Amino acid sequence: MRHWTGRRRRGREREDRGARGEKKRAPHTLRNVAAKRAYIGLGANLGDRRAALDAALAALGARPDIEVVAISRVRETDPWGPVEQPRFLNAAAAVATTLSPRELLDALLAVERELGRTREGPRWGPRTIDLDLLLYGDAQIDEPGLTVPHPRLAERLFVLEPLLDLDPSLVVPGAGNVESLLARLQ
Ligand code: A4P
Ligand code: MG
Repeated sequence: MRHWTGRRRRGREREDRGARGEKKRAPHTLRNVAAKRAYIGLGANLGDRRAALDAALAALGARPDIEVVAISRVRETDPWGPVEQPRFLNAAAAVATTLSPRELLDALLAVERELGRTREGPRWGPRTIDLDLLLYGDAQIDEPGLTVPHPRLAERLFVLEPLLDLDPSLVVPGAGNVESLLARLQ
């Protein structure tokens, strides 16, 4: 698992962009079952934010059906949305998984609960940990309780920048590549 969060490694991370060749690798298998590539968004703005991100990644990676393949830089970001609240730490992770999109979302919600997330308070308000299913392969899903790509992904710098860290040529199905979505916001 690569980890590019350390300040020390940032310069090298930039140089590595474009040369990582993640896509050229053989498809992942978990327990010999072909795995899908998905992207998870992580955010925290209450308590020990960094510990919450690390604990969430550890809990996901501990499952036999999820492999955390790469983690973006961790950024401190201004709160997005109408609620006045503390700054967030945000990151994204690329995972290989044998779970379906629905099962993967359930796994994310289970980890949120495990880490003490409650759903009190306003929508878009502060939270100890928030895990969003951003992308699942090239799937476009719009079902009760499950929308993929994440519906507000293209409006959020704090999501697009970490995705670009993970794969500079990443495409959001139905919306275009991450680089051009980011350019629209800047
Ligand atoms: N749900 C459906 N599709 C998905 C999906 N693809 N990923 C359902 C995750 N959840 C999905 O989620 C509510 C329900 O949406 C879930 O139970 C699931 O069944 P939620 O996490 O409470 O989020 P929400 O309130 O619906 O909205 P959203 O847009 O996910 O908000 P966030 O991302 O939780 O917003 N500012 C900064 N800088 N950084 C942040 O991380 N986060 C928020 C919270 C506001 N401002 C922020 C940040
Ligand atoms: Mg969320």
